[in-house]
Amino acid sequence: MTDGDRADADDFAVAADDPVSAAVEVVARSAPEIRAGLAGRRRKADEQNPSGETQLAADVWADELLERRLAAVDGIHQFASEEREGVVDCGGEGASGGYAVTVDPLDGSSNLKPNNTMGTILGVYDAALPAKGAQLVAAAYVLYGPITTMVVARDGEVTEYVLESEGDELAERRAVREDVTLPDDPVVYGFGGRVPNWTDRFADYAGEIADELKLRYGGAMIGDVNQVLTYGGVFAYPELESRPEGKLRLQFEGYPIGYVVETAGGASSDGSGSLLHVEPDDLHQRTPVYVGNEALVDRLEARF
Ligand code: P6P
Repeated sequence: MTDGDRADADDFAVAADDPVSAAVEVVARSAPEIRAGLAGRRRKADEQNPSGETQLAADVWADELLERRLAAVDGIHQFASEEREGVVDCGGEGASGGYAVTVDPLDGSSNLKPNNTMGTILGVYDAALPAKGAQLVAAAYVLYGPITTMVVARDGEVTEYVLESEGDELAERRAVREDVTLPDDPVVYGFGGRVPNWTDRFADYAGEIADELKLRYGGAMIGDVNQVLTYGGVFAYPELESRPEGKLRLQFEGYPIGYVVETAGGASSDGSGSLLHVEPDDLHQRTPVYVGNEALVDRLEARF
């Protein structure tokens, strides 16, 4: 870490009662800066992430920014990111006495080129990584849409905030919806992958759902999941014929989003049961992801 990086981490030290609140606050306060920094970082970086996907300069920059600041929080002992291979030891006696955080710094960064929605995903675990979804103590996501919002799931409740900024600095994190729950009557669905690559059993399910709900798929999970959280429905990046494990990463996307949706009264699944109970064998393992209204997820599982 350069002196400049250290100064940034020190300047950024957030006042918070506990490491979990501090981690959420770090992401909230970094969001306006990440949003402001996107325009000049649309070019491809020279690297690929551990999942073999080409990185953008924005991916690398947001990852380094969040690692510096989250690793500096007292009580956070491990950091891991979808954009980097291994777990970063942040000091302390290992995650046994502290928390581990995971980020997807820019979920849906391929949407930067067409100027579509993107997000930042945070998971906070009270266990060493790779940790199980059931060991999450908080999960959150920032949605870079027409406005910047943040959804935080913690202590059995989901809260939505608007992040007001002045320039690239957070001016206010204002709660606009408290105790957020999925509406009982679902309205939207969004399914990833190419239709010819869907398995027959998923294609049959998708056909049923398409007859009942409205298609809302934008190519960034956070934007699509936020539609489900707002209107009710189901989001899936399913098993594929060519890739039975699907595309999304369990540790960085499946667990946190499953935690948010389940905390909001919905359900999550890998096709057989809650995402939070899928075993994390590898930090970057992929999983099929199905999240939304419980009845819709139950219907999916009944077919699998
Ligand atoms: P596709 C973004 O790259 C991402 O990881 C998720 O945010 C999103 O749901 C999915 O991949 C989009 O994948 O195949 O539709 O481009």
